[in-house]
Amino acid sequence: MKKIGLMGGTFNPIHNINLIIGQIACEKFKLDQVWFMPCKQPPHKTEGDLVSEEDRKRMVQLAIDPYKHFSCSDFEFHLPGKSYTSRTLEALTETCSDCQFYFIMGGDSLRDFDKWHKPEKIAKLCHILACGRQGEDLKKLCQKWKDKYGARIDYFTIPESQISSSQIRKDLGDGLLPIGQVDDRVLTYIRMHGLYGTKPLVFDNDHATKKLYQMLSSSLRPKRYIHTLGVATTAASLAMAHGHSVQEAELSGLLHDCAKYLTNQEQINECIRLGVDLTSFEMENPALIHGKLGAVYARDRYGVDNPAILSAISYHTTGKANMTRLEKIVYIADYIEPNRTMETYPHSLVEVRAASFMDLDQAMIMILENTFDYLQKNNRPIDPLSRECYEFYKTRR
Ligand code: DGI
Ligand code: FE
Ligand code: FE
Repeated sequence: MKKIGLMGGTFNPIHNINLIIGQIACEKFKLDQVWFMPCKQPPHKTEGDLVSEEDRKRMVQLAIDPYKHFSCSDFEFHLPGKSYTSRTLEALTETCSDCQFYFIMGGDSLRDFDKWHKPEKIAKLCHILACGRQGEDLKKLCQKWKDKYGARIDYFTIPESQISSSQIRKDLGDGLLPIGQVDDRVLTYIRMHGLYGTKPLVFDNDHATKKLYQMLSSSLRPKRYIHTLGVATTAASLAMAHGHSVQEAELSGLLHDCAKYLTNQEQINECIRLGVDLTSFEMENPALIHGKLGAVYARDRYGVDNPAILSAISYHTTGKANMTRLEKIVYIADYIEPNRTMETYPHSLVEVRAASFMDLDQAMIMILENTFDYLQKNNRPIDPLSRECYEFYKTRR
């Protein structure tokens, strides 16, 4: 039997204490996994500041991404009728017969356990893990529900903290940033989407731009989407530094990976369907295809007809000899954007970033050297275009 911790809640938005509770429960009770399960939008109640199911789910996905024992489940979204914990547990135990569920709840909820819908059923279907603040005495309460419902209950304590979703929402609305309370990626998501009364980060979003963000946000996986936003702002910054059109760079950055929601095989199929020629090298190394296909999608789905932008998207993975300034900007932004982390390579990310704002050609050389090093370590061949690109800039020095 797998031991699954369940963290329910509105996650409006998910914050660091939610993560800490999940982590402590996971370690203390040796859980195999913790599922974060955002609850459904109440059908009739229009709570002013409860954001959509989609937004709450995406924020959870972003926040838990670094934790290998955590996953996000939208199970409750798909259950018919009202979401009562008893019903959810019933459906869950039917679906996952090899799982033993540990329902994690706060001390306050434990106090009110009597008032929950069918507490006797909850007690039967899961273990309860109650978390309380230090000094909070949950022992008696646990005994009470053990006696009354035969519940299996354990409790654990969490560090003292003032963090709450409602305070976070209020701060955001007041223009304050809850740094250290919410994961950075979640905060970026909130600000890019203007949730909780925040002002959108980069642009005064007109209708077309909003639509573009929406399309990207709903097609790309959360991590890829955040990377995309990072590339867009970095490309915009590089454009400023090097006297290029900021709008052009930003749009190229936004769309550079727009085909990357597809698997490699799906990308190949799409190229065949759309008559996009692939070289044999690309067929063997399909990680290289998404630039070409991305350019086609940018044109056909996002209505971009500027050939300079389409070309920058097309060559953002390999580079090539004699690139335009915009092509270099997108290639470099892809590599240095703020969400990137890097292991040890000939040139550190700090060095490459510094070079990028001084000298685009120098940055190209450094990135190519790092990429070649990476490919060699992973036993993968270098693309002929990348090689030509390197020769070109290296001999021009
Ligand atoms: O799409 P991103 O992940 O943001 O970054 P990217 O467009 O640079 O793509 C990275 C992938 O492309 C990664 O899997 C390595 C691969 N790649 C880049 N250059 C070469 C390459 N693969 C081969 N075989 N040869 C290359 O020269
Ligand atoms: Fe890419
Ligand atoms: Fe990318």
